[in-house]
Formats: sequence, structure tokens, C-alpha cells
Amino acid sequence: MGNAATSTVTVIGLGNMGSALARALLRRGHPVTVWNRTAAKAAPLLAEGATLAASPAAAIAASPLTVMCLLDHAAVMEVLAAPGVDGALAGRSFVQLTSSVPAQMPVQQARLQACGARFLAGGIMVFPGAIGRPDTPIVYAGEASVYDEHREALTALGGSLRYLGPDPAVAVGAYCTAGIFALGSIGLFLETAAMARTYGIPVDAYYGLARLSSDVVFDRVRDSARRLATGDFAGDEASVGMILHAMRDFCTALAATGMPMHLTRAFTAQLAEAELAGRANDDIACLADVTAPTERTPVGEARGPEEQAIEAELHAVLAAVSAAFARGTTPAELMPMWYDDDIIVAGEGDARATRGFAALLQKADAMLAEMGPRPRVTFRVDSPVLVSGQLAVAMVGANIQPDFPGAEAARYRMMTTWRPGKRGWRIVRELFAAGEL
Ligand code: FVH
Repeated sequence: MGNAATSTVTVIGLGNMGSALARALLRRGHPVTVWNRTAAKAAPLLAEGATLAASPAAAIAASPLTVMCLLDHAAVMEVLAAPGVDGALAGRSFVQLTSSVPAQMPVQQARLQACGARFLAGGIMVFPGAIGRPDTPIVYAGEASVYDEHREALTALGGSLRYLGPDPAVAVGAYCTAGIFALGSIGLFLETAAMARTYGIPVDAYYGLARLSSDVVFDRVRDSARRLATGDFAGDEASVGMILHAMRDFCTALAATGMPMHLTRAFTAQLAEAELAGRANDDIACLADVTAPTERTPVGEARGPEEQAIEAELHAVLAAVSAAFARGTTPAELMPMWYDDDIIVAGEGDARATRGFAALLQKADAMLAEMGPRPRVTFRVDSPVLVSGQLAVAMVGANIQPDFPGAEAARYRMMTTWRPGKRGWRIVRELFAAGEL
């Protein structure tokens, strides 16, 4: 220890992260008072010198600064509603390190300020093992006076701290954004590690390859940031069309292992969407353009998380169908990937609707023969997908490039109705028309 930190700090929430925070403060010489719903979890910290408070109110009253790290916003509001908390908060500084979403910040801030507390929100960008290191990044936003007055204690939690301004939602937005990047990258490592194993590459050898790739990734991230800042989307290095071509091969290689491929599919679908939007020759940095919420889908009130999850599912189904077309599949394998047994298809040029899966399968034989052995078929799902009970309605664009020399591409627009069944979300009704998307 051997340093001069003397101000008492309260830590509320002693899960893996909260305990790491309390321990880092103790190591820096701060007297620490703790409270946890399950008091037994405090035992190791008490052995290291912490003091246990009998209630949330007593914990808050014990220190000028309280750091909270609970499971989520609901747990925060529950603890703040405990008896005596309102009175204890007056004149205190409150640092919120619980995972939340930006829209929850005004609720917490108003609650705390109404009781006379000052509020700072933070986003921890690391796992508990990295708490207390000089290079550990934690972002903060909210009342600057809390950040300035308690800088020493905050530095004890993570030495690479940054203040992002007076609006606490900004810190939480940064935390959520960087969290998706970090956890998504880890998810992609795990998805591909499973694939590597089935191709005979041991996990430790794959880890070495992944480390080498991460330099490439960060070069591309830096280049993408420059392109997004300057609007330079010239496809001189990594065009959407070229990367999509490679991703289709990667999807085929991954699908052949039978391993899960959710993230790989999702990225391929995003590239296919950009291609359909006419950006095949642009640098992949343009994906951040194509998917900008202001240009596509109203995010927020109009669409809830359920609709967004269903829409992502439809994208994933169609990305898998795209990959199946590209690897030259049979109708028997292809059709169940996107159509329900109870399917009815009608459209331009059809005298009668095709009813039932068996009839569709027969028709698919002829359709696939016309498209050649490995056609390029890409889809675009228009947002928003409309969800009503167990049905989702989506306008889908299809772009078909037959696998014959000189064959012309064909485009279709389909009004599709989807239903979740034993194979996942599948089309139950389809009305198609030929033409521009
Ligand atoms: N662990 C990690 O790697 C990360 C990385 C980045 C950010 N987080 C966020 O930190 C918050 C806490 O994470 P944690 O690892 O400490 O989580 P747990 O070990 O599951 O502990 C959860 C604590 O929350 C308490 N709690 C839950 N519900 C309530 C409630 N209704 N009332 C009062 N307390 C509640 C729980 O208490 P108990 O179960 O021990 O009684 C734990 O103290 C989290 O936001 C991460 O997203 C972690």
C-alpha cells in the first residue's frame, strides 16, 4: 500500500466486478465501506479491511463518495428505494458503474439529484481481473465536480480514465458501443476457434494466428475511421464486392464444419445489403454509412427489441440461403432453409399459386436448373419489418446472378410473411414481382 489515500469510499454491489472495485480501493489505502444484498459475499473483503454496512442507507451515509456496481438498472432502482436512502444521499457524490442503457441515465440522475446528490456515470471497459491497473480504461460523464474531487479514488479503479462531458448518457453510450465491439470480437474468436478445431488447427495455434490477425484488424479499423471522417470510400483496398466474395467462401467453409456461424452470417448479410444498395465498389467502411439509423430505420419508440431481434433473424436466414446458393446446393437442402411446410407462393407470371412444400420443391428443381450450379443470390430485407403476434411481414429484394457465362442478373421484389416454426423463422406466404428493387 504505502500511499496517502484517506477518504472513505462506499461500494454497493459485491459481485465479481463490485468486489474487484472495493479491493482496488483498499489496496490504494482508502477506508472502504461495503453493502451487498447477499451479505456473505462481503466476507473476503472484510478480511482485507473493509467495513460492512447494515443497509444501503447506512453504506451511503458512511462516505462522501458511493460507487455502485449492480446487475442492472432495475437492481439500482430497487436499492435506491430502500428505507432511508433518500435522506442519506443529500450532499454525497454518487458514481454509477452498473451496466445500463443511455435512456436510463436521466431516470437515475433525476432520482439522485432530487435527493441532493451529485451524479457521475461510468462505463467499465474491462473484466474484473484488470481493475486497479494503471492502463485500465473507464469512461465517465456527468457532473464534472464529482470527477475532479474524487479523481484519486477513480484512478485507483482504472488509471486510464476519461471524462466525456456533462451528459451521463454519453458515458453509457460509449460503454455500450465499445462493449459490443469487444464482446462481438471475442464472440467471433470463439465462433472461428470452433471452426479451426474441426479443420485440425489446435486452439493454441489458432490463438497465435488470431493475434497476428488482430494487427491487420486494427490497421483496418484505423483506416475505416479515417475514411468515415473524410468520406473517402474509394474501393482501392477492401471493396464491399471483394470482401463479400471472400466472406461467401468463408461461409461455405464454416457451414461445411456444421459449427454455429451466427456472427459470420450477420456480417455477410450486411455486406450483401450494401452490395444491393449499389456500393459493391466502395470500401467496406461504407457499411457504417449504409447502416446509419437515420438513413434506414427509425430506432427507438417505433421498433422494440423484439422487432429488431426478429429482423436480425430474417437477415440471418437469408444470408444462410445466399451462402447455400453459392455453394451449389440441392432444392431439398435449400428450400427448408427459408420456407415453411405450409407455404403458399404466388407472383408475376404464375397462373396459379403454388401451395404446400412438396409442390414448391418440384418447382424449385426447374428454378435452380435455370440459375446454374453456383448462382450468386443476395437479399435485402427492408426495414422496418412489421411484427404482429407470431407473424412478421417483410419486403425482401432478391438479386440473382445465374452461374452461366453471359447470363443476365434478375431482380425480384417479394412481399413475405414469416412465422416461427420448428426450423426457426420461415416464410409462410410469398407474393413476388419481377423488377428493380
Ligand atoms: N463482470 C464483468 O466482466 C463485467 C465487465 C463490464 C461491466 N460489467 C458490469 O458490472 C456490473 C456487475 O457485474 P458483476 O460481474 O459484478 O456481476 P455479478 O457478479 O453477477 O454481480 C451482480 C451484483 O448485483 C447484485 N444484484 C442483482 N440484483 C439485485 C437486486 N435486485 N438488488 C440488489 N442487488 C442486486 C448482486 O447481489 P447478490 O446477488 O450478490 O445479492 C451482485 O452484487 C454489471 O452491470 C455488469 O454488466 C461487468
